[in-house]
Amino acid sequence: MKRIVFIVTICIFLGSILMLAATDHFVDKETDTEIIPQEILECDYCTFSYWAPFTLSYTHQQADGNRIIEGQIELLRSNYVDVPLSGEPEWLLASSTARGPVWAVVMKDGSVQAFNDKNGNITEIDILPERIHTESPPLLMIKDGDAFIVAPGNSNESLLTHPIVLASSGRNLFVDKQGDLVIRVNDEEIERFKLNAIPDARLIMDENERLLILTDASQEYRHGVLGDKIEASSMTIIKTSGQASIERTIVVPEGDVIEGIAPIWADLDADGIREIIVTLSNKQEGARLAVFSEEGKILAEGPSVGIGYRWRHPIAAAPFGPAGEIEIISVLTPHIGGITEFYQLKDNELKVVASISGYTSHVSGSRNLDIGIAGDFDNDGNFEVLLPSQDLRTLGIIKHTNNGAKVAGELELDASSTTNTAAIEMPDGSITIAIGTDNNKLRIWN
Ligand SMILES: [Ca+2]
Ligand SMILES: [Ca+2]
Ligand SMILES: [Ca+2]
Repeated sequence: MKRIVFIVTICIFLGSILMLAATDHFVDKETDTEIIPQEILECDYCTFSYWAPFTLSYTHQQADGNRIIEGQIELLRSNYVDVPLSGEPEWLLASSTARGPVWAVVMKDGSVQAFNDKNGNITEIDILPERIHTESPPLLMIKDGDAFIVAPGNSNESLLTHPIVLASSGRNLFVDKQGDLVIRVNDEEIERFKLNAIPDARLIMDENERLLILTDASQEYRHGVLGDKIEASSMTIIKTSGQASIERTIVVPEGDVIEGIAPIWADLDADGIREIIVTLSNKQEGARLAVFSEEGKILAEGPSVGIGYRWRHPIAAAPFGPAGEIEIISVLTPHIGGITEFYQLKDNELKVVASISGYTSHVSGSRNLDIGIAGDFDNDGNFEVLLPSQDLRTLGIIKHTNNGAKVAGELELDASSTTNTAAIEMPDGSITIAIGTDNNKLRIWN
């Protein structure tokens, strides 16, 4: 008798676990179908046709992860316009089109608005889908003159990053919920790589449509300031043309993780070959910048913070130096009094050659790593970086001069910024640039 009661108890217990698991699974699924808008599930605009060329715009500006904009603007003397929005903006994207700049704004509630700026006359235009999942970052596609947001949700994609589409082949690439990199053309899956990618990995790309992605997700370094406690312990280069294949997996040193969502893939020594810039972090020494070759060799490392759980945020690589030297800009401890650092790669050393405090590049816990942007913002031919003050109410133009790092000027926002910065180069070489603010406005300078 006792034995039967015991078995029944065990059965009820196991049954409850199964039911709980099933309920969990069901809730998860139902929540997903509820919050992913039908337009994304149908995804008409995902269908590729060679007859409809398209452009993509990223919250991180360049496809290679480098947050730079070419062109010039004298920001301190520029006019601005405030565009009222339907809600509080979270993400901002910009594209230069035949009918003038198109701005796409994704609000905190996932709703989307788009605007066309025709010679200063700003009008709202149609964009699809009208809503995306609230946790997803967006990608702007302009196809046949129409604006679309490419967002995850129609085929088991991770909702914490966005797919990309290759211009040469229409191949659609995304990270799925298991961390696989999946390649599809229209409805057909043509390749799948089990990379254990981090769930919010942004897919960055070079001019040959090779991909670089943060992989081998690890929970070894539980700092958690970038939206989760999962960081990468390797990065993978994928060749996507022809038969797609893994070109190289670069594993970081034991004990380190890559604390970020994507590298910056830029040519630091002007030899025509890209280098890979990431933040390496560990419990003992905290964060340091590291430059890898595409072969996977560490070419140089910057100084470590010296204690664990302190971050460095690389923003951009560009000619920031007073004599046009290529430098990396990174913000040290952006959450607790940011210090903007300029680095030069010299003889296998990554040296901080100038720094200045008072500006930040990231809000703790956010997956928006694209607040900072680099460009020629004072029309002198050299690059500066635009970064917000700690309270996000002012933007500072920070430059590396012969006398060290200086603030070349500040722009008051009359509100706190809530989005990434977006910018485009106009056909005449001028820059137009914008940021969204917590008074439900988009401020555009040109
Ligand atoms: Ca992470
Ligand atoms: Ca190089
Ligand atoms: Ca300049």
